[in-house]
Amino acid sequence: MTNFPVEKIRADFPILAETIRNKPLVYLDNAATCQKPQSVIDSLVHVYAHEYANVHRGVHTLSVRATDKYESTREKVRSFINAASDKEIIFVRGTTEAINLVAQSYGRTNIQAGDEILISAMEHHSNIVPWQMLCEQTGAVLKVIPMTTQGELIYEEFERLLTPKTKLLAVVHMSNALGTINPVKRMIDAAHALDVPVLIDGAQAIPHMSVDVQALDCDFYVFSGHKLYGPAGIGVLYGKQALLEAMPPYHGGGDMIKRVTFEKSEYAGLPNKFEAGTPSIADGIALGAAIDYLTAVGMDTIAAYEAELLAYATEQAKQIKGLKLIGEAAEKGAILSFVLDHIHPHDIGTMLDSLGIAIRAGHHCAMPVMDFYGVPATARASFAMYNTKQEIDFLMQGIQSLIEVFG
Ligand code: 7TS
Repeated sequence: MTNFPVEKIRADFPILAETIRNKPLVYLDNAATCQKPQSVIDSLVHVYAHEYANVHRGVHTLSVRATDKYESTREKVRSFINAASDKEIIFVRGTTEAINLVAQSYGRTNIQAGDEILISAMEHHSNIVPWQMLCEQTGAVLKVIPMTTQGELIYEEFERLLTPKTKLLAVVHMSNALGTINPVKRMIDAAHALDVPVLIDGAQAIPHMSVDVQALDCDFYVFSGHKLYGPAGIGVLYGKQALLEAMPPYHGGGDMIKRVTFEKSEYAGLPNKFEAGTPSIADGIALGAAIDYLTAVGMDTIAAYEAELLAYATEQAKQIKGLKLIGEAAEKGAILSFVLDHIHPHDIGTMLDSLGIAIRAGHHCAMPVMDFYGVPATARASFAMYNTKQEIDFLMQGIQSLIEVFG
């Protein structure tokens, strides 16, 4: 393995020192949510101890301090994804809320009966259901780009499905159930050739690779703080300024208005127009600490290390008889989904837990993916920058031992 300073990084994550059932914790459920470095935890504590007040409203010192810190995260996010302006960074609760916002605000304004919304066969439920709801409300039609058993989108089918009827493309950057990294840049260019705006679900991609929204030229990019080593309850909707400006608010309330009378309200400008109500103040500030941490390590360094972890895990897994990998795309992020002959994924999860190993077993909120492979669920090990080759060895030994006992 390269000289990635994994032990130094592990020391920054206090929870990794926990024991589970008298075994050292092996945390391999990072796609569900990842653990937090001490600097993020400290940031949360510091806010509540020294900087906490409501934002955007007060003239008093503490409110100004909280507002400055909260707004500094917006600038950190802007720089992290290379957005052109911090007006394009809308704070939301997470990926799910961001997609619902676009579906309801952009969708209800721009999509009509007979129009088509194009998604892919490997979407998380949060990039399916909001579009189905929009289709019910508008009479639009949902179209789905199919995939191969390797877990790759069929590009020719995508090109076939992209037509003048298509009014929006919403596609996942990296699949949570399969690990597939989609050729989003190419897809965005193809969609734009037909003036189709594109939303990229970056929930899984964002912690694993550097993302440049201007280079991608996507219209919307969405992600959650909790998968990015930051707190839960805060997430990001990036949108191109011109699109966001033309969109109506999603929620109405305080903080999103210029002036209110009983007859009519005048909305605030970006980004406040989409940020009604008191936000997750401390979580927002601590997301800034998570971005500082990641920037210091370097996203390209993280991507290179995780690629080695995935290659090692894949090679080991392929040697286990009776183990079938679900998702073997050529371009893959650090996720290993698998099933074992004769052992239900939930039993795999429970038995590995008895060894201190946390993996996810289930449909991963991607039921159509499970249906496609004809399995009720998969076991999924998902890696983060603090995982090690030794932990992968523990996982493989654990799987071997349960095959010996139950297989
Ligand atoms: N999109 C993708 C690709 C995801 O993986 C998830 C969460 C979401 C959207 C929704 O994010 P949220 O933060 O709004 O909930 N994925 C998972 C998972 O794989 N296991 O638990 C949550």
